[in-house]
Amino acid sequence: MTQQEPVTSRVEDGIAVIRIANPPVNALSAAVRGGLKRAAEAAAADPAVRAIVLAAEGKTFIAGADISEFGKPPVPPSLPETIAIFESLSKPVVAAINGAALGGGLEVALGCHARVAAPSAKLGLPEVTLGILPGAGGTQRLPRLIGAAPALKIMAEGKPISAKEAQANGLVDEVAEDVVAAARALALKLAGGTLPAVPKDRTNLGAREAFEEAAAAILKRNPNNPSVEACADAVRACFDKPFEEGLAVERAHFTRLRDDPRSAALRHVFFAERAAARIPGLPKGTGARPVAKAAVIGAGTMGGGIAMCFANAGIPVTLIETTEENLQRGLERVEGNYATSVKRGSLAEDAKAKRMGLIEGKVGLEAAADADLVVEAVFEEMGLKKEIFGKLQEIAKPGAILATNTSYLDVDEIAASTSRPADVLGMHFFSPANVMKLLEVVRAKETAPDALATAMEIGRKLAKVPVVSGVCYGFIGNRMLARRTAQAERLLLEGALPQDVDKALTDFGFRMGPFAMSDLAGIDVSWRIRKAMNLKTAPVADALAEAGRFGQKTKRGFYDYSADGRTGAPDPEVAALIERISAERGITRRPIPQEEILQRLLFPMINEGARILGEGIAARAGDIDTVWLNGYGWPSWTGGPMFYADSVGLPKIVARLREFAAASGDTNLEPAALLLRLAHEGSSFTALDEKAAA
Ligand code: TC6
Repeated sequence: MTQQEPVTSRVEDGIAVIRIANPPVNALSAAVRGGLKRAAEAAAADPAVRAIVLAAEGKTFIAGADISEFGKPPVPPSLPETIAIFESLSKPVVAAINGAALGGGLEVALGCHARVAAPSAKLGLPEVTLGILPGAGGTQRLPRLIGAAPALKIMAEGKPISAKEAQANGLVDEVAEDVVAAARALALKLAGGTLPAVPKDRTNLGAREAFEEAAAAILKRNPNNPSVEACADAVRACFDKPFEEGLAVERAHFTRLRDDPRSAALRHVFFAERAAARIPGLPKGTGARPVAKAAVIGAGTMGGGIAMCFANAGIPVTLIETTEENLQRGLERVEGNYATSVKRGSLAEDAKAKRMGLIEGKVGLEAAADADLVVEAVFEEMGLKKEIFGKLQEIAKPGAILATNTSYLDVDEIAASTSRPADVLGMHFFSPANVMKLLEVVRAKETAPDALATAMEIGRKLAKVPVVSGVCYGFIGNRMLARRTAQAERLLLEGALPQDVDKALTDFGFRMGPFAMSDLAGIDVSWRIRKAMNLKTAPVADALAEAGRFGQKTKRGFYDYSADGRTGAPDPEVAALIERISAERGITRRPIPQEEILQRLLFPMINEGARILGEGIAARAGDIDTVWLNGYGWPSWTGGPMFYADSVGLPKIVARLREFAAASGDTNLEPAALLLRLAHEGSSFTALDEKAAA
């Protein structure tokens, strides 16, 4: 075999060590499957081989099937076939799991006679996150190894378990630092006796009642999730059918789910999130600046949440306020948030103490002097921000990154208030900052490439999904949201009620509609901003706020929360108020079909997304999807707004936008140039991204 081959085999002391080397994550591509088959057959035929160790190069054992091959014509040997070859060998095969064994990677290990894992290894079946189920025997072998109920839990949650947990539940036989040495020793031991394959009967399944109880609870937690339903059905077959028939049940579910558009959307989500990490136009070899210490200016809800992000990632952070009183209030809020996590059982008391220990409260900007990264999170007021950045140019150490958490303001203008604009960029966190995964990293005109690379890397260290945005009002996410908000208000005036608008979005898959969300966030927040800017764009929300209906906090907003403070009921008073405003404006109300409501909410956003892309504010359509999936609760099984647009068909969106523009006289609703071009060429946002990546 040549060096380039992704699978090599070397026989030493009676053991064939078959090694996979398919960077970056040893995915089971056709070449790897072919190599494994050949290596297994050669080891079987070689009389010098008494046992086999299956090992892998790099950090990962095997990250699973090669996801990029899904949706393409299958190339033999299939993964189930490859695994069956290993399982049927009369010589023992031991998997040496050096790192993550995920999906098909774990299924390969399950087809071995025994498994040794490194202490840091993670083992899991994350297929549900891709809209499928384990399709290479995992639903039949794992339950027969560790029990049906615990196996279903691993599949349905999609979260990997640690080597220690895997040893405790019988998934791995040994945990060892040097996995190959340990696997060799175990393989030699096994070579002398009978092979301990995963039993094909019901011996280890556990009680059926326990499984059914676990399955019912899991299905209740995951309503309308076809992957989880399929997992439960396939595991149930372990009780009802012989092994081979169980495999057939699994296979049928797998092919059906793999070919479902929802799985294609989830695969897009997977790759889009990873592509977003690549910054186009960055000079090759641009490294990140080291960040050992951070500072956050402003200990409000946002600043406190951002400080928690650093502390959670083990990075010491100074939380800075103007007065001792504000600082104490901010620190107490942070402490309170951690205390809630402890109460809920998601954080240990000592971990809380450690995190609080990483947050140091200080009064005065001078406290930012030793930080490598400063995040400003004060009020959305340009004057104030400029003043702070002006002072930071002197205070912050040379090379420190100066980031603003502004949601709307011009980062170029903020950068111009310092003598070091190359260090300035936006780091736009989403509320609650310690929970939400999205981080918009705003690249200003003068931002240095390594400053940008640093913000992206820090974003990942903070367990965020960072996406680069150019400078514009509202950046990627809020700029698109503004289009939806405007339509939501207009729909009310034309004939819909809040519950009709919200239903269109919750039926589509959002957890909440815009009005329920407004009630949760507080109607007064945007009302005050509109008042300050003298905007009359939301007459219904303004009227509610003026009547003291601020949302959940006053028990009344777009809905009535008087029942329990949390559950909103449609309110006849609100309907009357909306009808009055429509009448005052001379609008004849009409019933608006749900389909129109949905299109009126989503298509203008897609249109704005196309403008954002056309202007180069976002580098890829997939970046826009990533923003909406991680920051605004866009349902992942539709792939995000731009992927969804492709699935609807761009010509249809163009035609509807033209109708909306003509009916309302709103030129903003005229289709964007890029949208028009792609629709005209019969192209798509996906094709545009693929072309740019090639
Ligand atoms: C399955 O197995 C079904 C089997 C049944 C068959 C019948 N395929 O995440 P990272 C790429 S379904 C193709 O940034 P990390 C990724 O796109 C699969 N490519 O690294 C990226 O490429 P880029 C079930 C893959 O160190 C690069 O590798 N398995 C695959 O942060 C690095 O990825 C899963 O769902 C793949 N399977 O995390 C596991 N995996 O550099 C998916 C990764 O060009 N993988 N790539 O952008 C992961 O969870 C993580 O990659 C990780 C490593 C934890 C293995």
